[in-house]
Amino acid sequence: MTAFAASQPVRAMPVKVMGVLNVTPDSFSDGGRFAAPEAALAQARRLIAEGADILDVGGESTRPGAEPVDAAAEIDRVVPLIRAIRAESAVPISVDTMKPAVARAAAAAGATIWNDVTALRQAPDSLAVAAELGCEVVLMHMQGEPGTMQAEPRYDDVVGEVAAFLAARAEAAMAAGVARDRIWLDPGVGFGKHRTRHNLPLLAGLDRIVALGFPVLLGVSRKSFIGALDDGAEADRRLGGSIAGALAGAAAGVAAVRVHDVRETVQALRVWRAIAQAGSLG
Ligand code: HH2
Repeated sequence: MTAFAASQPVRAMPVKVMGVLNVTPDSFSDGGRFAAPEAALAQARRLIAEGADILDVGGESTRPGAEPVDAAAEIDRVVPLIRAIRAESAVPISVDTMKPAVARAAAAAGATIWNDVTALRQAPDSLAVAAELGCEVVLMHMQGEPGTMQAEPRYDDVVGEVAAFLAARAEAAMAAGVARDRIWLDPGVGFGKHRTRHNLPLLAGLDRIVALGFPVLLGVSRKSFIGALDDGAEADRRLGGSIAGALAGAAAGVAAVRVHDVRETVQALRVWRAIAQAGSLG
């Protein structure tokens, strides 16, 4: 299969860009940069101006070794920002949290998407709260727990196992009352996966996740597998690799990419799509 084949118009659907807005002191690539409220709002405005279709606001890092945050502190980080963005923009806002109480507070402040890296498994009432809120949900695959997930990830068939997990979580969400058209799936690049041995086959097999029939969100931006493929390049030197990953996702039919560098990704996707469309015409 040619990943960037221009002769596949079905693969050239517009891909939404979700801009990452971490209001944390310790996120892996931008920790501390937007912890102050004015800096966070300025970054939100910038991401919107650069073409973000969705803003993903997070108040707790999921990196291995990150400090756990209690719900009240996480709410204090994300809710004022969500309110401030909502006061001046209609951009859809997602909240990146594992906690139902945070999702609930964020929804009351104007967030319409709950992005949960545990696929609504963290708390006993996660599924019920998602159904009650009526929000969209992102169900992400992760092997293990954030603190230890990178210790010794193991798979016999990484694509098959991730797809089966996501299909099961979508079923669980629907059984709990989440509407089918509210569900997104995310393969969870970097979450309990060996940098290259697992993440690369997963990216190569994304079409099997897309084939499950739900919109797929893909987060590769600045992740460590890029550094592993480029002499250990640090997180702030991974833009090229991040864009390569986004385009691989676009070619496989993902619906959205979660990125730190919005402007550059929007440009790359526009060019990729224009080429794909020209190919299908000619
Ligand atoms: N990646 C991160 C956080 N949340 N959510 C989804 N759905 N998919 C992802 O791939 C994903 C995610 C990690 O990136 P970042 O937010 O930059 O770092 P941290 O978790 O350290 O805040």
